[in-house]
Amino acid sequence: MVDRVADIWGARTPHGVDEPWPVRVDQYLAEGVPEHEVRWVPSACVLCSNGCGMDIAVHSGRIVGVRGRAGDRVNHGRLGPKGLFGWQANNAPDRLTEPLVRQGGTLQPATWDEAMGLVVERSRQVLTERGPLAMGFYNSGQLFLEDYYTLSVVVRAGIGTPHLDGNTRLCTATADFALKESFGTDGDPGSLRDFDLCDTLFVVGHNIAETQTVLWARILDRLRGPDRPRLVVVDPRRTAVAREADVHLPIRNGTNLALLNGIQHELIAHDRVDREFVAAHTVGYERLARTVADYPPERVAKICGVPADDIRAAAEILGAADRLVSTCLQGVYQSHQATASACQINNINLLRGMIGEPGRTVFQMNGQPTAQNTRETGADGDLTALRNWQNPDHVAELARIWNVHPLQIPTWAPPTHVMQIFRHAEEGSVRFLWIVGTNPAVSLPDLRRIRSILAQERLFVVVSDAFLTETALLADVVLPAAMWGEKTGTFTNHDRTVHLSEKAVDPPGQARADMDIFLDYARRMELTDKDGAPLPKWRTPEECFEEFKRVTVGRPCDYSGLSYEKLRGSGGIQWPCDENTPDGTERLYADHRFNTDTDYCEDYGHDLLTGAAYERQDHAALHPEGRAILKAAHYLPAHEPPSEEYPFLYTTGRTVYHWHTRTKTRRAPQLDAAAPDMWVELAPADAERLGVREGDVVRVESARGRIEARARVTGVREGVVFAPFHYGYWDTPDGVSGDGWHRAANELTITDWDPVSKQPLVKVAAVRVEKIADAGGVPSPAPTTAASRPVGEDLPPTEGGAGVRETVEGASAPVEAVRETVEEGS
Ligand SMILES: Nc1nc2c(c(=O)[nH]1)N[C@H]1C(S)=C(S)[C@@H](COP(=O)(O)OP(=O)(O)OC[C@H]3O[C@@H](n4cnc5c(=O)[nH]c(N)nc54)[C@H](O)[C@@H]3O)O[C@H]1N2
Ligand SMILES: Nc1nc2c(c(=O)[nH]1)N[C@H]1C(S)=C(S)[C@@H](COP(=O)(O)OP(=O)(O)OC[C@H]3O[C@@H](n4cnc5c(=O)[nH]c(N)nc54)[C@H](O)[C@@H]3O)O[C@H]1N2
Ligand code: SF4
Ligand SMILES: [Mo]
Repeated sequence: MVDRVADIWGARTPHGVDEPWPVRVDQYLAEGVPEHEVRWVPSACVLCSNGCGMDIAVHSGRIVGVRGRAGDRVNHGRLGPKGLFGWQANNAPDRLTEPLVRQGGTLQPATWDEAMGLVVERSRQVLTERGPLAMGFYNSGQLFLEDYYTLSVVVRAGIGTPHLDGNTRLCTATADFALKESFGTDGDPGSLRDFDLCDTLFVVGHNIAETQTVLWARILDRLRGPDRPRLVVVDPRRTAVAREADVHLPIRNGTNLALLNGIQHELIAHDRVDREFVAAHTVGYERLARTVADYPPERVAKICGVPADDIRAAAEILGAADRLVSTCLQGVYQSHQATASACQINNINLLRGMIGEPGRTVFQMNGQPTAQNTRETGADGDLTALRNWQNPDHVAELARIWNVHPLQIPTWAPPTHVMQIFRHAEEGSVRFLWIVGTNPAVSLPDLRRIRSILAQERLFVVVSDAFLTETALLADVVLPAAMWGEKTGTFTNHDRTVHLSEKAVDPPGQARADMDIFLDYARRMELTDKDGAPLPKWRTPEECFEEFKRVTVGRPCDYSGLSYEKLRGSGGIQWPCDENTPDGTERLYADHRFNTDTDYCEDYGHDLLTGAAYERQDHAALHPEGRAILKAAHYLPAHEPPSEEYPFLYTTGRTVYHWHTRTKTRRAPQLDAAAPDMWVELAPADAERLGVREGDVVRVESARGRIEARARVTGVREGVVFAPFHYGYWDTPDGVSGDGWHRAANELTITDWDPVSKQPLVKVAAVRVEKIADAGGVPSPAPTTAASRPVGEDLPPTEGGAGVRETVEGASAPVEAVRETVEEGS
């Protein structure tokens, strides 16, 4: 039995490039559970986009544990700390079990009839008085495909408002847009197996070790194996990923584009371009070459604050790669010039001709477990099944399948992004806002403003959640939702692997699946198609899945060859899956033909600097016709540079033990204890200058607000302050942070977004820092593992995840021995 809070990635199972990744099954059962009495229900983990295959252990009608699925293509049996312990949230005593309705200022229990009656009454009133433009819907990256597709049809075809978005806007809108800009449609081209096969890894603004722990275990098994891939890491912090790097570029946050232009400058200058590939399979090279010519290493070094020689060294490694896998995530997507930067990472693989083949790909990563489905179903700003909302033929096709008039589908205006929906609510044009499976009162930037918008009298707020969140507290109606494990549905991870997650237990009390709630709403609203038939028509998740399959036929995300039966216990199947590809498709673009035909593409593209959307004729004039598009843009400084008043750069992100606003992970004792409260990270030199030591309480202020928390001195870049964004004001205040309001990282962030993807900027702002109290012998609540590892301080190590069993298949010795041997050998 091992402690998987202390040992985040578990035992190493190293292997060479031509050997399969060994199986290691990780299992955690609550203490005292008789294992032989457990019923195992197949599912997959919903605590990050890796989507590890797992079985849910059920005993006496309750979830009592989990184990990884040995035969799953994603994880070969492994689970990380969140996967192993996070399920305990399902059993939390404070789950929402009945609807709540605001009466006389407070939320009071109500029946479903009363609550839904009120939601419908208000919807009708707003629709009658103000029309569909007064209705807003803001959903999630954590529901199931069937929930989203139902919502998408209800809102787009039924209500007819463009104000439908997902929290995927804060998450992977940029991944979506960067894929569309370069390759024509959404969908990551590669396979997780490419990590087993690569010889070089390029990781930009992506803390894989903490945010996709099983993927990092997979990479570590290569890094410790006989054919160690080379690793280039770009991150202002010394993360566990950075510590493994051959070259680590701790750039100033907000300067990604300059660096990536600089790297391309070097690739071109040293003739590392696959000219044949570029000529045959891309457009836009001339303009790109002209643009990056302005970024020699010396200039880039000044902008990014890293040595020019390190930039050269990084480019040399990428230039020498034969099998290059590049990945990026929020360090790129949540900064200004997000889409512009993400496209440059696509460019690097395209310039090297490394895409669509084993070990050669780029991952525009997802974060949330089911974000891919939000995008595919059209529950965000996309049109269902990767269609193009600017293309009337695509809209007509959808209208035909849904049997509604094409004009009913609101494509007469661009779909509204969430920051704009909140702006409309602030101005009073949106009067009804239904928030499903997301906690914007903690996760959106500039929280004081968000609270004031949600608290308005004139705005009717409905919240569907499993817990009484900070957002739910501001709602007029709260609907209790069933969670993962309590409903059946499918979801798709970042390498397009589809899993079926079966209902293992009943939801608590009267909680209901989101799909059922939306269907109930649709019936009560009497939504119908052109012929007066109910819209949507399905009743069960499987019927919904069958309908979704229909709408994907002929589109890149073709699900038509899948079924619940086929997915059941399958180990995951990658889309597209149709009659010609019944086992799914491991890699997109294997023939180097991209989805850029003007009639087929999902988006006509944008000017990366201004975000101006191109029209059909602009796209056609490029003549991409199946070739990838190399997009170029010049670097611009962030909008809020450090100043005399706010001299530090602020950035935010995650720790390995917590999930977002902690609604789940603070209810898992092992995870809660590992990182129980807010902290901020300072670089050693900054801490010394400010007279701050481990555990001292500091105040961090921006032009928008302040937070107070204990400090941890870490390997973050000098001049940069890092704050985890997990802690809301609903968490029990520890006394240090007073009323608890001044703990959320987003008190300080800015109302601003990327011009193309509209993803908000939560990774770059300016702040000042001052010490306000001595530690008094209490260390900061930050974990001592991974990126928050203390520098120059000997603290009790973070542990407390005992009782996990790891079984390595084919290991001749028990796992402990494997662990030891590996450590000796590394
Ligand atoms: N444990 C855990 N895992 C998760 C989640 C979670 O909440 N907890 N959430 C999931 C979700 S939804 C997402 S989206 C992913 C996010 O996964 P990641 O993107 O890996 O996580 P973050 O910590 O937000 O940011 C990644 C890194 O960006 C760096 N960074 C900050 N500014 C910059 C910059 O300007 N340039 C560069 N190059 N780097 C910068 C930060 O130092 C940080 O290490 O994680 C998923 N997995
Ligand atoms: N400063 C800063 N801010 C950030 C980020 C950052 O890095 N820094 N990252 C951004 C990113 S990438 C993301 S993804 C967002 C995440 O931000 P949120 O979406 O606000 O995060 P969660 O806490 O996961 O909220 C999900 C909610 O859904 C509920 N829930 C879980 N399962 C179900 C279900 O099946 N049905 C329903 N109805 N509800 C359910 C949970 O209880 C929880 O309240 O935060 C963003 N905000
Ligand atoms: S890596 Fe992600 S999907 Fe896999 S167990 Fe961990 S949290 Fe779950
Ligand atoms: Mo995310």
